Amino acid sequence: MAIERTLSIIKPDATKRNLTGKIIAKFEEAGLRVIAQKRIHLTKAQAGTFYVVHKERPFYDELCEFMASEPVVVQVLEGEGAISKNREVMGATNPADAAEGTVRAEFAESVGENSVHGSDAPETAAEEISYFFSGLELVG
Ligand code: RTP
Ligand code: MG
Repeated sequence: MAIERTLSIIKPDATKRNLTGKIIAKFEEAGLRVIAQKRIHLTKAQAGTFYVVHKERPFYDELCEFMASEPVVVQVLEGEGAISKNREVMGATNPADAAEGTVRAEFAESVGENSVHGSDAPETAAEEISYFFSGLELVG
């Protein structure tokens, strides 16, 4: 499988509970390498642009409020099949459905406040990475 890059966000519920290191450890144990990382506090508008694909969904406003409620840690992860591998490590969107040992099974609080985001395809990964990072900030 090819080496890929994916955009990861450690969400406000997790940064608030000081879980950043435990979550990064799971990514690293799975063979994903952090090649860029920063802690930022999104505005609601910035969160809205990031999640614009969901703007017609009933949870959109709540999601944007949540993403702007506390700082987040945004990262680029690199590795073999990084996009699907990261989503495997994350677990299902709803922690009630997430497999044992995944980030969401262990740490997520609810379907909305679910600790992590990960890109879902090569095109969205490229778009999402460039939303947060310049090429110079990706140190593979
Ligand atoms: P993400 O984009 O954050 O990696 O999560 P995902 O692919 O597993 O889930 P997606 O369907 O893309 O939904 C994006 C985020 O919206 C929130 N959500 N809330 N209240 C709800 O029913 C609901 N459904 C989704 C979650 O924070 C989800 O991760
Ligand atoms: Mg998604």
